[in-house]
Amino acid sequence: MADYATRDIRNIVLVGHAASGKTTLVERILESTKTIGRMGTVEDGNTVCDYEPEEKAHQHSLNSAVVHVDFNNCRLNLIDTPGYPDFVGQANAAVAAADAVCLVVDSMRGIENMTRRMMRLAAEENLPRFICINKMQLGKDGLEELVEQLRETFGRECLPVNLPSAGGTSIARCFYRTAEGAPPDFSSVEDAHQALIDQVVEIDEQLMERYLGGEELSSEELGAAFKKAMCMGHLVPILFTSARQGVGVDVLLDVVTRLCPSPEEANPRPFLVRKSEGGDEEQWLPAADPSKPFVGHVFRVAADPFVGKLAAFRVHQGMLKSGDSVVIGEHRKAVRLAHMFQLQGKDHVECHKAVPGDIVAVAKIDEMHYDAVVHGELGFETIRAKSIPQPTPMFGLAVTAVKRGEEGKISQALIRLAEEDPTFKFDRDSTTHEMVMRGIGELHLRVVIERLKSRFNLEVNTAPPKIAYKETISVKAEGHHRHKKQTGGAGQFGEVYLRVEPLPPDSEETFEFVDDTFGGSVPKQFMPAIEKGVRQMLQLGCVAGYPMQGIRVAVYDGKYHPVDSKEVAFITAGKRAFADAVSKAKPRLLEPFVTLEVATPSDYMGDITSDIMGRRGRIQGTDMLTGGMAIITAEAPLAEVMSYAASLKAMTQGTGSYTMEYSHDEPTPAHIQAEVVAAYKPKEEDD
Ligand SMILES: Nc1nc2c(ncn2[C@@H]2O[C@H](COP(=O)(O)OP(=O)(O)OP(=O)(O)O)[C@@H](O)[C@H]2O)c(=O)[nH]1
Ligand SMILES: [Mg+2]
Repeated sequence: MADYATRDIRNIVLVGHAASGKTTLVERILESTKTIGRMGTVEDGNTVCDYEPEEKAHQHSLNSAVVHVDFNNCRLNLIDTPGYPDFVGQANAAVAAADAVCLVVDSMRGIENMTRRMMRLAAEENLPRFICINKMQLGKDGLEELVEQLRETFGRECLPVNLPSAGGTSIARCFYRTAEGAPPDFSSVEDAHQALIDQVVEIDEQLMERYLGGEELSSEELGAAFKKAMCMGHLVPILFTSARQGVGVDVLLDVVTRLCPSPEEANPRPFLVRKSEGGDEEQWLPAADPSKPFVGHVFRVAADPFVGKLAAFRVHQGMLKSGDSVVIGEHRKAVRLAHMFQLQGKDHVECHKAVPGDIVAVAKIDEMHYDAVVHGELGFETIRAKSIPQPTPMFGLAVTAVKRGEEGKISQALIRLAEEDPTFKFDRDSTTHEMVMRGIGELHLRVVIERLKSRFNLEVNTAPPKIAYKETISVKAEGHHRHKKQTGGAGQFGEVYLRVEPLPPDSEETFEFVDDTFGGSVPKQFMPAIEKGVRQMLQLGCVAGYPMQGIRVAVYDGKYHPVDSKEVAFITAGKRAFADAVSKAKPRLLEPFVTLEVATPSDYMGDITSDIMGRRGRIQGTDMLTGGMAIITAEAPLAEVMSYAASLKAMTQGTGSYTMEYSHDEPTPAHIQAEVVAAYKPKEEDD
């Protein structure tokens, strides 16, 4: 469909737990709309969406993939996302580009941890959503119960729009009813239809009155109410499919094209703008109006073997033509978009214009980065996206090059991989000086290592990284240092008295420096030198060489010499006086705590909870899922769960999985602090 308008677009993201059938469903939609000739399978590694070698090898989507389909006078942009918890970053990012969320549920395994997580996110992002129970044949005996569990878990607004029939091999339509077809395997078309109408008319008083007055409402009126109810979250349609058999996909396409909102009807995605220099940041909603200035939001960055860096963005307002110049994020200089593409999995089709709601991609623009706002002249001082919250990755590995001298290449390659993945971080740890990569879980980093090899032909050795502790103090104390150097030539003199005290735990600042002197005991020009000395010690640490935080330093007295006092003298005096005060302020080591989310067959819950408690962890909650699975949420010190993957595998015979993300810092127990301090070898000081 060469020419379509914003009202014809439907942007749907498919989310849900791993192996629920999202990629296969997209493949089936492409096949049933004749967008592709033959349907591929995940097993054969020839689907449109799982095109990366690692995806074929693992038979799981590892990135989000965009395809477009023209059907029923609509342009459907479908975004397939990974369901494996380690790759949640990609799924989260893709949600920002959608106007409606399709939550895919495996009929056999039911509600799993990513099912909950993505449904929670869709609701928090105020996105219309519908549930697709896939593999309906497999779970045919438990479908009625599953519908009940979905309603209990996600709300009574979840209502079937079709029902399985003929033993799960066919479906009966319940919203747009049809005469033909076998009766449903449970409930009835009448009851389901009634329940839907009762639900959707509730959003409009007049409609409700007319309906309760016995008036027959037209299918247009009901369709419009259905769409509005979805946008309000007052209706969450449930539908049944078998992506493998191609059953129920026609109803899915119906729901998407006739009942899901176009970008004009959808709930606009908020941005944060500053209208004038120094003004407050405020929320701003773009209008899906082609006459307004262009605004787009980058939700996916990928390295393409042919065109290099490919950035996909959703157009939220205005029009874009290839050759236009745009501003990217905070950059001031405009960039010209020479070529624009529409995506079809790994393939990209050149296009020359984009309207509000469109999802397009551009290549080879270095300034493009994940979450960037691309825009025309808006007249705002600044604009940024109201980002989708992403977990802070905590599963770390220290990397070293297998081949000497490849460290530089490895850093470059990992930095490029980090550009593509909002939850993959790579840096040289300023404390432990190790090259550390961090992801959400073990599989996440294993895939990164595979990509290093397959894309950059680089190999690394890995090891658990050293824990990046932090240091702080627990009580107020005073410190003093008199620095005096008379070694022939220019002397040095500076004397500092200062007080340290812990900052309030909820303080936003990690450090505060105050000049509390009076009567010129320390000339003002030397205060920055004292602060510089104190900041050097903050970086070096006073306990075991880890950066310090949560401290307020107040210089309250000192002495200077009209000749010998100079910056270097007060830097040293500041440093030593601070170290002296810290040594009396009961210094503590802080260790990072992580939130663990462990998915396990419920039989192993006992072992897992006691194991976590044995690792100084605290259980925060357990959730029983359908299919005999359970989710255990806990907090634990990172130091105790560095090699948790192997233990969990052993405890659950490989059936458990977990994710971990940063939670907070906590003082280490005294015995741990003693061990870390004992292992610490302070570096020689130069002064
Ligand atoms: N029996 C049956 N199997 C299906 C159906 N849909 C998908 N599958 C199979 O389920 C497995 C997982 O399918 P995928 O499409 O990869 O699932 P996914 O949700 O994309 O998984 P992730 O990419 O890991 O998130 C594959 O072996 C599919 O062939 C279905 O309707 N019926
Ligand atoms: Mg997939």
